[in-house]
Amino acid sequence: MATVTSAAVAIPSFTGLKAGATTRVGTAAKVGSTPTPMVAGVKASLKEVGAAVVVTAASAILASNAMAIEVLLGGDDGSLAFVPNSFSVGPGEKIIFKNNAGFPHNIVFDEDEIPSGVDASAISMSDEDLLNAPGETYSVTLKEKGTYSFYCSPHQGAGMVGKVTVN
Ligand SMILES: [Cu+2]
Repeated sequence: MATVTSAAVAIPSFTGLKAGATTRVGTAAKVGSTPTPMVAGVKASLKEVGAAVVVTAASAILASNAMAIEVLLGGDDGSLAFVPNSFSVGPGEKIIFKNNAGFPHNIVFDEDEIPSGVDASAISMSDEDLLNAPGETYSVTLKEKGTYSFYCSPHQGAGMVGKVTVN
């Protein structure tokens, strides 16, 4: 019984999410394998499994905002990189940069390598502004189509650069 319900929850989530987020959704589906809807599942597990609540809540947010892509700051292997470092989004699609390893990081768009007319400072963090805490995020949406280059100012010299195409 629980297996059937779990699958029913997972299928709509998978169709609405990008590859980067599917691992997390899969985990949450297993944790929350309860015959009741998601909200009830969260309540039921509040006392017993604190960690599971966090995972379930995060996946609920991602599932409700399918038009988003998450980019990790720092690789799991400790590399100073954006993961992925090259990707595409639709106009207005949310890009969520998330601190993963090797921080502090930041995200600065190169004013010479973005579509003309776009204000780099309006979409960038300032050079002095850094993401210091694990899991801290910076989100941005890009409306103009074209290619945008960005970098992390502390680690630009180490190759922490990336490119996003809005199409
Ligand atoms: Cu960095």
